[in-house]
This record gives sequence, structure tokens and C-alpha cells, in this order.
Amino acid sequence: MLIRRPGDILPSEITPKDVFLNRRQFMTAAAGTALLAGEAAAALKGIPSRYSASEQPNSRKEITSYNNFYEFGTSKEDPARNAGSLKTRPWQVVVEGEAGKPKTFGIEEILKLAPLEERIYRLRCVEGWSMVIPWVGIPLASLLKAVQPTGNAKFVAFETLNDPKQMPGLASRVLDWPYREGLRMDEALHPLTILAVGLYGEVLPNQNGAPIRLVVPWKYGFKSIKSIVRIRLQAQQPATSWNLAAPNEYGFYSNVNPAVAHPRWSQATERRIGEFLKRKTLPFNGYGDQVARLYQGMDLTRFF
Ligand SMILES: Nc1nc2c(c(=O)[nH]1)N[C@H]1C(S)=C(S)[C@@H](COP(=O)(O)O)O[C@H]1N2
Ligand SMILES: [Mo]
Repeated sequence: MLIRRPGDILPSEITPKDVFLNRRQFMTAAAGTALLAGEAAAALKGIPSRYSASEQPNSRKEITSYNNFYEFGTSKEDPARNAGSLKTRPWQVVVEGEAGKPKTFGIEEILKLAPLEERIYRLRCVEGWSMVIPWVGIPLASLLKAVQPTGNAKFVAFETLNDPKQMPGLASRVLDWPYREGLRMDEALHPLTILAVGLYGEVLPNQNGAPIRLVVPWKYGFKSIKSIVRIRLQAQQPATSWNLAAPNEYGFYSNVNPAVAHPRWSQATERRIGEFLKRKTLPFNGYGDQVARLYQGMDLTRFF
């Protein structure tokens, strides 16, 4: 069994010995103010969340050197090579739209909304590879609730920074920039959905979407939008970059589903980075116990 119930998980089972949250780095780079000491300290304990996978995480090297971040180039090595030009402080995130209290947050304010947690999640890329990543973050719900969504807030739209001076990949028209993603409100409020600000207990490397990126572990990796600057609550389903690029290949939902093939390849198996033999892909990437109910009654071949 890949996902276990809260009481079944022993911290020693799922936190490898070398996963220690680096107190000093978090406080200086991510926090910067004494006020954040509490949050940073909570993270430092490395209390593994009840939502964590019980598998061995990929190495930090794997997680930070094999990336998709088209704003820095389309090959897997490009983000690690090129993302140094991204300036992640100061950083603001506009949260607007169907909200009683829309607000532009500085990154430090977002870090104060909830204690940082470690979440060890599988990430399944639509191209057929996967990794296990020890993220550090807060539930997306804690940010959304802070702006008081109205009754018309049915969806959440996200946008990545769109600055050609910092992002050399924007010069090529591979996607319709800015990179855009979206979730239905219930998906966005689900406790598995997080905003990650770190990994392996340290501040998020630029190539992984610093300073703040979404992680939705039951969906294909492209839903987990990086370097977010704008979040909009809205009544209509938002347009998303990959759906705009190839609507027959990438749907709005993009739930990991071994039974629904991509038009050009099967989604039944995946290669875990660092392994040779392929694994079977699990429905909802193994998180079905927790999320399948969100899609009850929906035809998942139609809403792919
Ligand atoms: N802004 C932006 N976000 C993005 C992407 C991108 O190209 N641009 N790539 C996506 C894809 S396809 C994947 S698989 C994940 C990869 O995240 P990682 O590099 O941290 O593993 O980021 C997603 N988020
Ligand atoms: Mo991906």
C-alpha cells in the first residue's frame, strides 16, 4: 500500500536520515524576519505529514537536475543551467477575482499563513517518468481562505512570472505565455494540494519553481505550475497553457489515469527516475483513496 492512514506512519519510516530542514537557510532566504522563526522552527522538526508517501525520495541531485520549466528552455537540463537568472526576492503574488478580501501578498506574508509542512509526494509527468519529492510548503487552502472566496468562486486560475529579461525561454513561442494553469475550487481546497516553497528542507531551487509553486500530486506534473505571480478566483473554467497548445492531448483535469492513453502514447506505466524497470501507473497517481470522490459520476475519458 502506498498511502497509509495518519496513525500508520512512523516518522522514522519515511524520513530518510539525511532529510533535515536547514534552519538557517530557511530563515535567511525564505523568511528574512524574526517573525517567521516560529514557522521555520515548525518546519525544522521535519514532522512528516500524514499525507506523505512511504517511498524513498529521489535524490536532491535528481530532483534539481532533471526538470521541466520551459521558461528556461525545453530540455531537461536547461532549467538547472539557466534558472539562475530568476530573481526570487522581492516576490509578490496577486490574489484577486471572486474574493471578499483580494490582496497582493509578499512571499513572506504567505509563509506566515500556515506552519510549513514536509510532504513527500510522487510526481508523475505526462511524458512517462516519475519522482518522489520531499516538498516543504503550506496548503493552498490557507492562502485562498485568507482572501475569503465568494460564492461565485468555482475555479482558480494561476499564472507564472512572464519576464523575458529573467526567463530566456520566453523568446521561443513553444507555449502561449505566461504559463497558465487552473483547478476546480474543490481541487484547490483539497488538503493534498500545496504551495511548495522548499524541498529537502531547503529553500526551493529556482529550477523547481522558486519562490513558490503549486503541487497537485494526483495530477500530471504540468498542472503543478511554477514561480506563481497571480492567482484568480473565478466563475468560469480557466484556460490552461497545455490545453491551449494541444487540446486533444492535454485536458483541463489531467488526473493521472493509466486507463486513458495520451493520443501518442500509453499512460499505463512510468519510469521512476533512477530506476531501470518500469512501474505500473496508479489511478490518481496512488492518491485515489483521498481524491476519487471529487470526480464521482464524471466520465474520466471525456474529462481527461
Ligand atoms: N511555469 C511552468 N511551470 C511548470 C512547467 C513549465 O514549463 N513552466 N512544467 C511543468 C511540468 S511538465 C512538470 S513535469 C513539472 C516539473 O516539476 P519539477 O521540475 O520540479 O520536477 O513542472 C510543471 N510546472
Ligand atoms: Mo511534465
